[in-house]
Amino acid sequence: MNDGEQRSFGPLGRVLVIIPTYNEAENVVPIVRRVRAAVPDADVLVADDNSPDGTGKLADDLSAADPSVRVLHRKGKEGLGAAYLAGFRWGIDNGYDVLVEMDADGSHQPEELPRLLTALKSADLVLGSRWIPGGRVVNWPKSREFISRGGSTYSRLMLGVTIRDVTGGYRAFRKETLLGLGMDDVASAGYCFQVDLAWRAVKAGFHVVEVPITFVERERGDSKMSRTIVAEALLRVTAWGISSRTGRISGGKPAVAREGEADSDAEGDRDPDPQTGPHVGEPADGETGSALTAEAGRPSPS
Ligand SMILES: Nc1nc2c(ncn2[C@@H]2O[C@H](COP(=O)(O)OP(=O)(O)OP(=O)(O)O)[C@@H](O)[C@H]2O)c(=O)[nH]1
Ligand SMILES: [Mg+2]
Repeated sequence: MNDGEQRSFGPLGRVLVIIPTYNEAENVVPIVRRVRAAVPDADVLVADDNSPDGTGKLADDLSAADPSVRVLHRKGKEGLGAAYLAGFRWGIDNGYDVLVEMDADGSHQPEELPRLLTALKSADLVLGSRWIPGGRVVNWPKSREFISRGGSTYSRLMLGVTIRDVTGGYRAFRKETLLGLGMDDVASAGYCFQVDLAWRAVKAGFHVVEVPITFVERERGDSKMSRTIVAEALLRVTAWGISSRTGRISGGKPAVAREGEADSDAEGDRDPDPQTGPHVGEPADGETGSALTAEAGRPSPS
């Protein structure tokens, strides 16, 4: 049975695009403008960690000129995960129904956001995906692609999820999904923040969809990726994998289906038994979605 098809999802409501920034002075103005142009009904929250290069001030200037742009000034650099969690809480407290994650450096193209939001009409969480048919990366060295693909594959194997792009950070959540996946005890800071949230959503039984995106390597500003971030991801994912295996009682693994790829799995994942396992189905939305459902009991959205 296709969980996503049988459910009715509520209207999307108010959308907030959260853009975490640390030293993105060259990027913050163009990215906010692009979001406002691509999705005029959505508001933007820049979550800045007191960037020494003045990104926060530039965001304030944008906000002064456009009431749809808000700025969350944080005390200092605490990592991407903490900035997003603060942004999610701010958004939920301020009446938003959909919370979008987007990098500031142009890697996540705002012009693709309408497709993600269309897919969210029949999902609890939409993941922009580089590693499904139709998804790609532009201007990445092979070494970087190797690390990213390797990270996703390792996470999938360790955690038993079939999401293709587990580390990606271009996502749209319904508020109920964030409230239901246990945000309060998320401690991950770097890449594994994204793995953590996706895995929690799958385990909680939410209907997750991967939508192909074109990821563009940053052209301006410095990367914040570090060995520490990669090491944190590796250690945490390994620990989660071991504890979930030792603690797992029964059942097939959470399943994913992707746009244009209902049942096949090029990298060799076993799809679950259609009779007993979660269903890998056609996109509930004919144009954009690809469905992922999970084995656990699904919380009903309010
Ligand atoms: N608020 C906040 N934002 C951060 C922090 N670390 C990274 N970011 C932002 O998170 C987004 C992703 O960081 P990037 O440096 O682009 O990481 P990445 O995409 O893995 O690395 P590149 O591909 O090299 O760009 C960007 O918008 C950063 O400015 C942080 O500690 N605090
Ligand atoms: Mg980047």
